[in-house]
Amino acid sequence: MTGRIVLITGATSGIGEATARLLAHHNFKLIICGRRQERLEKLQAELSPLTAVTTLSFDVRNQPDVKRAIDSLPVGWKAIDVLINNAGNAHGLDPIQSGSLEDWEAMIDINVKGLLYVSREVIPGMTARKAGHIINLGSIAGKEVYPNGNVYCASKFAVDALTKGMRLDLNPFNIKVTSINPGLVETEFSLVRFKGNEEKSAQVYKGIEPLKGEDIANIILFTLTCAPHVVLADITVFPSAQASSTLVKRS
Ligand code: NDP
Ligand code: 8X3
Repeated sequence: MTGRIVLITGATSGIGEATARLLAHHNFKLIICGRRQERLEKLQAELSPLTAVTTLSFDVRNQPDVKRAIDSLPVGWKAIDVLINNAGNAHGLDPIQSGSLEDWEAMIDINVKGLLYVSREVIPGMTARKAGHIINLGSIAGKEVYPNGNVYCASKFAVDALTKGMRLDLNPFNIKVTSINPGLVETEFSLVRFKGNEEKSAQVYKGIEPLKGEDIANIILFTLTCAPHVVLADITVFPSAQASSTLVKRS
């Protein structure tokens, strides 16, 4: 089961980057994606001694670019075995009555429509080959709504529904579908949510030991190395100090 081709969206940071690093050590071939080309090239240079790595730079919001990028893969890279739909972010944390339209559109366009655009390009190859594994990064925010989480939570509830829909529609094709739903993971997530405000971002993880990108990468590796007859369908993972979206024990 090694030597599989894995396409990871959002591999320039956080969970996606940690996953690329870990999978490179386990002989997966990597298609790493993101908008920040320099980061992709740096990661490719770091991981190339371990495994075959190629890069695709595109914005998941731009459907023609998504299609062009995935179509551009050379023949030896086209048979994608594993799709990790990880690209996504929260933008803002405001009450519904004063939220920014720009933030709302970013979250819906990236977290929901972007995931669909990438999936639409990759899944037909999997159905044709009757093989594949899709891992969608949902969130605890896709299971429980929290104050001011409104549109981000809605986008992750949509991811949850899409994961379930994929599992049903792809059942005839021997394609595994997994959703991973983390609680607090310290990545660039909060910096993006708070538009670069480091102080606000640090508050999110204050007084707890949050999850790290590497913790989620370990779960992804475990998920990918289960026996062929086993699929981990839906995983929720918290740091030990977290009990729900809103209950976190801080020191
Ligand atoms: P990061 O901000 O560290 O990483 C986000 C990644 O998504 C980056 O690689 C970024 O790449 C990519 N991305 C964002 N927007 C776009 C876009 N428009 N087009 C292409 N790529 C894009 O956050 P995380 O690693 O924490 O987040 C990864 C996933 O995990 C997200 O789906 C998030 O919702 C989910 N998650 C995170 C949790 C957390 O607490 N951190 C908890 C639960 C779920 P680039 O900017 O180069 O395009
Ligand atoms: C990220 C986790 O709780 O900040 O999806 O929304 S949370």
